[in-house]
Amino acid sequence: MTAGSGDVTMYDCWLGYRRAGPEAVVAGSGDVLSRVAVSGASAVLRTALAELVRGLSALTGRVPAVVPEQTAGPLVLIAAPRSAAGAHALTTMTRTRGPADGEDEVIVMTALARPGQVVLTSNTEAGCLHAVFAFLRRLQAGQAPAGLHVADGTASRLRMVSHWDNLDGTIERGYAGASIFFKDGQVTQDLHRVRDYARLLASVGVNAVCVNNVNVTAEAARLLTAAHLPRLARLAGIFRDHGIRLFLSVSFDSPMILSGIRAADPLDPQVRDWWRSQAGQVYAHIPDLGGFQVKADSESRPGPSVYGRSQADGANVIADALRPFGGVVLWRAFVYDCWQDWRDRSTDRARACYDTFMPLDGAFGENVIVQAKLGPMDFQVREPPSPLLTALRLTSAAIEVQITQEYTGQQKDLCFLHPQWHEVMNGRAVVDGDVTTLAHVVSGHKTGRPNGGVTGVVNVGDDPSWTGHVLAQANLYAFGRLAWDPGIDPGTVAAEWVTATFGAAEPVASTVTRMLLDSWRVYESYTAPLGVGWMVTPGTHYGPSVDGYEYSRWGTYHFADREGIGVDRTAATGTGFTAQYEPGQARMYEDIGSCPDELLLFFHHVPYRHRLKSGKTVIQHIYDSHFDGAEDARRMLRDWLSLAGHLDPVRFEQVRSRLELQVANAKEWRDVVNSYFFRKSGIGDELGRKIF
Ligand code: GCV
Repeated sequence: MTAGSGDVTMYDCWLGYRRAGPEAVVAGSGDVLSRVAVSGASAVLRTALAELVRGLSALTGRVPAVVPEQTAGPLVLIAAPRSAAGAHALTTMTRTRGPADGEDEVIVMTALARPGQVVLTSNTEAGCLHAVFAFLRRLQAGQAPAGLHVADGTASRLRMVSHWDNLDGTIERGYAGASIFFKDGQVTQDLHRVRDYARLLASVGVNAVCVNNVNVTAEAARLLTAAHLPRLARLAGIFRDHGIRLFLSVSFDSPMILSGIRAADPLDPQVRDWWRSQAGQVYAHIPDLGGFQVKADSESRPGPSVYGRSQADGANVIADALRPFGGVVLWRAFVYDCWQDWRDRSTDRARACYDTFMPLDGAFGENVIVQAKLGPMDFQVREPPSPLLTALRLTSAAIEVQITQEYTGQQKDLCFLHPQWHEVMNGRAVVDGDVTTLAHVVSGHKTGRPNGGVTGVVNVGDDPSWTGHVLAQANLYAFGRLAWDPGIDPGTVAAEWVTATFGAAEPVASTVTRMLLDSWRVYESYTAPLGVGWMVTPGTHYGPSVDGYEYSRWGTYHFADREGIGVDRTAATGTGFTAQYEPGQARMYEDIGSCPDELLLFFHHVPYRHRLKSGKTVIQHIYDSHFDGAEDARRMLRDWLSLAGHLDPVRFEQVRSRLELQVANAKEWRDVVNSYFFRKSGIGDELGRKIF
């Protein structure tokens, strides 16, 4: 049996609602799935009802009747937050579940609040839509509606995807076609695709979308003007109907680009007035705009440092302008010197984010969210957590991950990133002596700054599969599930995605789930070793170039010589980066004996014969992992080929051709990296394998 067919299946992603559970579950649910109702009349609730009808029709094969909310007897009721049924279900369920710590949104699905009926509700209207998707997900996985009794909350107030889309339709670091929002300098009129995208995002609980690149050109700065706002307002309307708020990236130089003002000094009253008045114009078109995202003083973008002002001064002038409208500023913490001299070993790019922002903790306005990348460098396949994210106490923070696979295979190579995000977000943090997780600190509830959240640079374009590689859809799905619940297990999410996308039938379900869960480790094993990063082709960032960034201005070095490799970031003898962590973590990374193998070269410069905890020498680990990684890539291709006949040909072929590219890429990495280190060190492979 095949699991659907053609481009439609690729386009539907995980929302094709192919029936997966035993027929008996749906058949045995009595009449409850044959009638639906909604209490409340807002646009989001209408979206929720339409989705419920669509999902139930597909899953049961019968279109449910829409009946009035007071109807007695079996039905599924979407209950608005303040409706009697909604309030009753919410209080009963959250009481039985126990006190929740700082939850922002709670969704409830219960068959107990109204016997014979299923109530789907939430404390927010968007949450009612999220509850519908969660309900359909459970049905699809085979859960009987009669037993439903679930309350599920999120602590992340912001769950945002960020597009690096340009007005000409190109996408910076995009690997799945052109922008779905912009073409030829204009905002798109193809609202059909935008609507389908909003649905995908809402289905995994995403509640914010920033539509344009953080590298804002002069042309894109004009998005804040009447030239573009009416069309942007139409996009905002579609997202609004799905419980999602629109954000825009803005240039710090906007006052200069869009008016006659000659400087963008944040303390200049003229500049302050300009931001206020411009914000007023934007909000006149989009009254619920989420706010602005800003990349300033970063990679040659303009910023407050030009005027001798701090990052807080820069963020606050924009935040002040947005405050009357309820908007926030996402101020990116990706600030570092990208004009470094590679000869200078005292400057460490990894330190920059903390060194710049930590002294300003407390100086940012209430509606500023400092957004830091997951690691201190830049979305490498392996990095330690950003120390800033666990250190900030008085500033709202967001963790930024990269769903688009810039450094992790560019949607040619399979790399399911949830395990990486999960590991970092569930890493240790300490607040007032209490041990907790990084995600909990970032959510802000531990520190009384609950504006925090999770953002992800998204991997979507106008490709028929949205992501260029069907299996890369799993990264978008996982992002939403993780932003909602940072603790959720990657294995659970992978299995959920596979079931929703391909069905639960074997051998597809277990084979694809295993491929996803192995893929991050495999990608890591044939690329840069032991956390050192950056051995990629300069510019494109795909494929190997061991010294590509070694003698450059970007601050991204491995320092390999004939004796050894790695960056000494210890406090004792190196750059002192380890001291940015709380004492427990600082000690762990500082001590070569306790530093985890997979991050050894991020923190230490060691001889090639240094023995890892695994018992291998560093050089032997390099050889073994690269031989194994290339072999694992071939194995994944074989696993996929074994599914021939069990999948529709379109998706089967698309993934097959991508896996073939991956096999070639892994081989190239293996041979380039192994040859480089053999030549550098002069040490042979213990197993005598072919090295060039
Ligand atoms: C949008 C990396 C990428 C850039 C990106 C930058 C950022 O350096 O290579 O393309 O620019 O990160 O996050 O701002």
